[in-house]
Amino acid sequence: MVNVQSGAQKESAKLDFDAIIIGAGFSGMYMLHSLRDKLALKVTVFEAGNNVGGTWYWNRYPGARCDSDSYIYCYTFDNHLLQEWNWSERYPEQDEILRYLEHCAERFHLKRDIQFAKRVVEVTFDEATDLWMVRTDKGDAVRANYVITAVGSLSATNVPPFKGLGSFRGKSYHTAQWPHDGVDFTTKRVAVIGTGATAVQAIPEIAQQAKHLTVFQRTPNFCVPARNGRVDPGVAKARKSDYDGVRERIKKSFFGFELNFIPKSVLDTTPEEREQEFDRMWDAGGFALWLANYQDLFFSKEANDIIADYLKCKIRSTVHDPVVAEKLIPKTYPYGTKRQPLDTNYFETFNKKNVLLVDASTDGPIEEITPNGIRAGGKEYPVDIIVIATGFDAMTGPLNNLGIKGRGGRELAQDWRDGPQTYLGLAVAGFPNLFTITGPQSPSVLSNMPVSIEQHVEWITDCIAYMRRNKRTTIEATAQAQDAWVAHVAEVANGTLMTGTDSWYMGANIAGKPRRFLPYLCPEGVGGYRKKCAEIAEKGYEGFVFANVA
Ligand code: N01
Repeated sequence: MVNVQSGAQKESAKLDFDAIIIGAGFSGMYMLHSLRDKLALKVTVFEAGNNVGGTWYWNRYPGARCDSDSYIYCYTFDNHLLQEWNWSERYPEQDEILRYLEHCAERFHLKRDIQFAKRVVEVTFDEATDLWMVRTDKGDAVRANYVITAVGSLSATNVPPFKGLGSFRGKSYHTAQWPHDGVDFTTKRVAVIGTGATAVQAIPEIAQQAKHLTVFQRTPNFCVPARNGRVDPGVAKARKSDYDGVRERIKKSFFGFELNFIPKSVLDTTPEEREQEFDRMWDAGGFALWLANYQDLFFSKEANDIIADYLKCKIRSTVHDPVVAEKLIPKTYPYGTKRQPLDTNYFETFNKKNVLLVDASTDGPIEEITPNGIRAGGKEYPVDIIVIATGFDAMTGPLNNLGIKGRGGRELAQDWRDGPQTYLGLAVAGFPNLFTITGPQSPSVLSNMPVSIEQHVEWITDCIAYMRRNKRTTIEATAQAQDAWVAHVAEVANGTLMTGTDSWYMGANIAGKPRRFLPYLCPEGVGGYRKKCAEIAEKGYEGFVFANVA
């Protein structure tokens, strides 16, 4: 049943664009192509950076590369593009991914509709006209029917308010705001704060250049080898000839990869049998141990402990100094409940003479930044450069920062002060014609991002096409559908081990942020979530209400 309200007589106002997209990374670029070239809408994109690329424009720290296999970390909507682009490595470096996105921008003539170096500061819905007004820091004020946020899940940087940060006489850089001409570490004493996926990539690279490196660790991580390497031309050719198959498999998969759980409990295996499986996954590298392990990994602490013990042994056998090894071993949370970092010589780096680990729980936490370095546990560590690898205000941060105001002037950031409230992670009650690509409470960061991005972009495109065909002026999630979705997302998460861990998935990395599981772990995987979204559309957009042209 389609829930349609007849539209009240609306004031007319000058419409500048049919749609405004915020952000020109993977999602904004495809959204632009889709709305402009498939639906012939008048579209503009506002992008804060000076070029396309999003994450891959900003994150230029040493060692920055993708943690998904390149052959699936790309657009799959265009067969020619799939055939013509050749990835050099299993996990391409930042500059190669940026070149790919530049190539896509050229190929689909995207830049003519992207306004660079403009940060959106306010997005307001006008109930009198049913239009959105979008303002930028450069003074733009433009109206459109639809606003689509394509701001990424990990784009609002988190710089903790370290006491004395402003007093530091050396240089400091957040990894996601890295200088475009690089940083020279040679002859320098360097500190890295943080040991998440970013730092795990950066630390081995920095240690090779720097005179001395001190790593400040708050929580250790279960890292597994990436096993990066050149792409074998024969393998690349075989994949290219089977891209239809690859596309179908990743769309229907659990996490958007060609990986599937072993349909068995690890508790039903012999030590020899599981050791053999773990070794196979360890040798394969990448996310196999995390996302293609025994099916009870995320649900049973007893099962989880078995795989965690395997990884702890690996750390002990890699790190020469047993005291340092113990500091590097996670002991306070189950394996896999924080994002899996992939490493190349991460643990080996702590065997180097020029590398020192300062662990918050055994050596003392960071107390302050001083003019000369960092004080932790009562001791000052003098450094010339501080690399701040402290991550992001994940998922909600990028949306809360846009100054979005919906019906009656209600502010999204206020509505979300106790955690995000969405329907499908795609729409928000009280905010008509606003779509959030890979928003909170969608699979997003728990999947291979391009797979989830393409699914959302295509769903939004179909929805807008439907509205235009049927003369609907607005679409809006109902409060009931939203409440049910929020409860469902929480219920599924509470059935896993994920909610007990302090992670950015839970918002626990940001002081004062409400503790909520931010993405959606669909019990049927991204394939199941895709199906659910499609069924909702087929039922005339169940859980949404439309207004019709008056
Ligand atoms: O950020 P993080 P990240 N004092 O939040 C520590 C994606 N990514 O940039 O664990 C001291 O994971 C914090 O400690 P703790 C990927 O999804 C993708 O590394 O909170 N330390 C942690 O060690 C990833 O998960 C790729 O106790 C403080 C670190 O800083 C996400 O980005 C590559 C602190 C932050 O780790 C974020 O990763 C790299 C404080 N006050 C990253 N505050 C690709 O493959 C925080 N920390 C594309």
